Amino acid sequence: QHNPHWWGNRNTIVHLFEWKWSDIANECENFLAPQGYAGVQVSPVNENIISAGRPWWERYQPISYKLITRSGNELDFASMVRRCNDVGVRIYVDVLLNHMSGDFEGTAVGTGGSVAEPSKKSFPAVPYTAADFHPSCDITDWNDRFQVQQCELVGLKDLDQGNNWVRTQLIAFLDHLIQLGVAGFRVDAAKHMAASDLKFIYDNVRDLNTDHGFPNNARAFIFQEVIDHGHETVSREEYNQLGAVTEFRFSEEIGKAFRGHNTLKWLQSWGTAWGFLPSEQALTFVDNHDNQRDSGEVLNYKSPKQYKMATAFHLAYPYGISRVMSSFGFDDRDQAPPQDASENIISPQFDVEGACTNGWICEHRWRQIYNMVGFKNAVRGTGLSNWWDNGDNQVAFCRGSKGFIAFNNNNYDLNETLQTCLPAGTYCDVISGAKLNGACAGKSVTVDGNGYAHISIGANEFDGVLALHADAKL
Ligand code: QV4
Repeated sequence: QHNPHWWGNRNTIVHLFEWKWSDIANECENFLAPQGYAGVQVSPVNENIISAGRPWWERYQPISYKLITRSGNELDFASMVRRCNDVGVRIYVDVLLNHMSGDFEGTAVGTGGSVAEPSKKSFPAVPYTAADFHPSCDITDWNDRFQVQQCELVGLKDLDQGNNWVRTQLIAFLDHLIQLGVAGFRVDAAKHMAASDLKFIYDNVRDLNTDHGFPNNARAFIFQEVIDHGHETVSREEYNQLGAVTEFRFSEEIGKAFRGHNTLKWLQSWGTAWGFLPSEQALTFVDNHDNQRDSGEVLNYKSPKQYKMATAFHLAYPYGISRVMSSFGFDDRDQAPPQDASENIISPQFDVEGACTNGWICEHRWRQIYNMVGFKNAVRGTGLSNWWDNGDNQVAFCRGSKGFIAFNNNNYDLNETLQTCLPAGTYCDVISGAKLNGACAGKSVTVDGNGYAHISIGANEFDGVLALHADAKL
């Protein structure tokens, strides 16, 4: 279940974190399809507890499988999936199979009005009772398989996926989403469930819905959240045969490189030589909704120049199943998504250039990022060649005869005549601008009859990348 079922030459997923279904439907039609995005990872869809202040993470504490959250109800969800599929943009749902909510004082009322008593492991809207859960215990030793897979991750009531009733509920939930037209799932906290139980569940979920344009016998795309920094008792190798796995080492290493804590020239061997999973099994990202909130090497939107460079590298280098993060702005970890006084999530608003204004960051609408999504589409199927570096933090490479990219992360200018591998002509740099009405809005680069061109990226330029591709030729 490694096939993401992309449409046409598209090949990048965006995580529209905490967006409402109706806004995602509009985004598919107005922005994602025109810019060539392949799919959207959406926030959890099923009913969750209501936590004071409405932190984003309340959605990781489910109390039923009713499709009612602050993002919308089942009708909204179904309409979004239909509208996105109609324009060739796939929907992948973040699903919580590991657990239900954590302790809650007294009776909890969920986003869909269902009641539950989490401390008694009583979730009548499913229904689940204490017998459906593992006995309570804490995870104190992350290298103890029993604790990791049978105790409670941050106190979240741990479902027993070996139990028939639990399996039946989980399979029915996934089947319901497939029936509504989704293309696959991000499996939250996969590491906290036995791979053999997950295999049973995946194997028994129905094929994708042909009414939504999927071929006969198509299986859901599955990407599993397994954080594996290496040397872990529960490793990514237990899960990668079942579906793709989130490659956290990619996120850490790319952040380290573009923060200047590793030299860019070493990126020449990027990929499995770095200990990453095989490309078709690796779900790759610069940051995700968890690690963008941690300090450390991981980059996020708060370091825009380096973030855009790392993202450009991510999308230009032929490795991995790429996911772009689209965030809301935050000052502290628990901060709620943009909401009004009645705690309704608000819709993103856009300025004249299409950037989001009201608390949403929308990295996916940054020109340097969406134009690299276009680059990745334009070079799809080509290999990497003609790697060049200055022995330090200036690097460049070709993607077949379809694309060329150069990076400057040194504190001095890049000024070189380089092989671009492109046919002769004038190309628009898609980072500083784009091809608009037959002219380049930003830099233009002239490629000679032998494929060479003069490439310049000043150390103090707004962006440290220059990217050319076949679809941006004048
Ligand atoms: C608190 C204490 C616990 C205590 C518990 C008792 O911290 O020690 O046992 O009370 O009731 C929130 C709070 C957390 C609180 C918990 C339960 O932050 O303090 O526990 O609720 O009330 C998200 C957030 C968590 C949040 C959780 C549930 O990140 O902060 O917890 O949602 O709302 C590991 C895992 C990996 C996981 C990662 C974060 O291997 O699988 O930690 N990542 C996924 C998601 C992540 C999500 C979960 C898993 C849980 O990406 O976003 O956690 O669904 O690495």
